[in-house]
Amino acid sequence: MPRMFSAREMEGFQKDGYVIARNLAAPAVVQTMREVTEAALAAETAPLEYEADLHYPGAPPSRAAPGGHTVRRLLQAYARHAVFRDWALGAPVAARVHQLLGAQVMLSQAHHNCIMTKQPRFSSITHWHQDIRYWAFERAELVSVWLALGPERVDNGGLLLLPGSQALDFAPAQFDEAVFFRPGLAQNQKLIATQIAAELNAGDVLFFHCRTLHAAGRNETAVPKFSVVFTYHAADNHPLPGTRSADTPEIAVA
Ligand SMILES: O=C(O)CCC(=O)C(=O)O
Repeated sequence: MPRMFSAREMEGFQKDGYVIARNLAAPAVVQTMREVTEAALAAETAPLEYEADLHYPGAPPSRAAPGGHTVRRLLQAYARHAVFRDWALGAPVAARVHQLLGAQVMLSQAHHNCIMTKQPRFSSITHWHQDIRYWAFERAELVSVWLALGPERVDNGGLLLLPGSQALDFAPAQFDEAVFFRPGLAQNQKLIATQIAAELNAGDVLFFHCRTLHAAGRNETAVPKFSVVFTYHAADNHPLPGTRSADTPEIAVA
């Protein structure tokens, strides 16, 4: 695996708002992450977010309902285990986020910084959105790094992306009150028709811009899907004071 993105991959990211690096995490790293994830799920080790908390389509209606303790995210991955810290700051990721974001890069512990878990039966649909909806920074310039710990396909809730959407200007009316991209609008439908599926295997990594529209379905298979996600930004792109984005210490990426 090359140490950095090629010029072609960099162009791809600029044009499409995402780029995939295959086999970036070694099988042993993936295996350790899977074991830590399975143990945390079995023990419901906090902090975590349940599917029932979000009320996305298909989620159990409450924590008391059948499947109500289905975990959607194990939060604070960075603090959970050295295997996540080593991955988040290690050379394969660090070299690439420097290419995408510049010489001084920070890892945000406030955003993503989690293990996304998509479970059979009780997972939910995530509608089209840009991740910048969650965040408050001086500039809408952040990159998320999504590591697959197993196969990701449409049928197990793998990510769908709208290439080039990071570069488009949208009217506020194209989004609903929860800042999801309205699927019923003709102009949105035209863009949604250009969707691609980010097909990943264990160890593959999707780098995507915080303005790239994406969505995901339920896990319709019998096998849980796990992905580790961290978000980075240039050091001179500060989180806005008083917001959740500024709540947790930032980590410098060497
Ligand atoms: O896995 C999913 O359902 C989508 C996750 C996602 O897009 C997000 O958390 O921002």
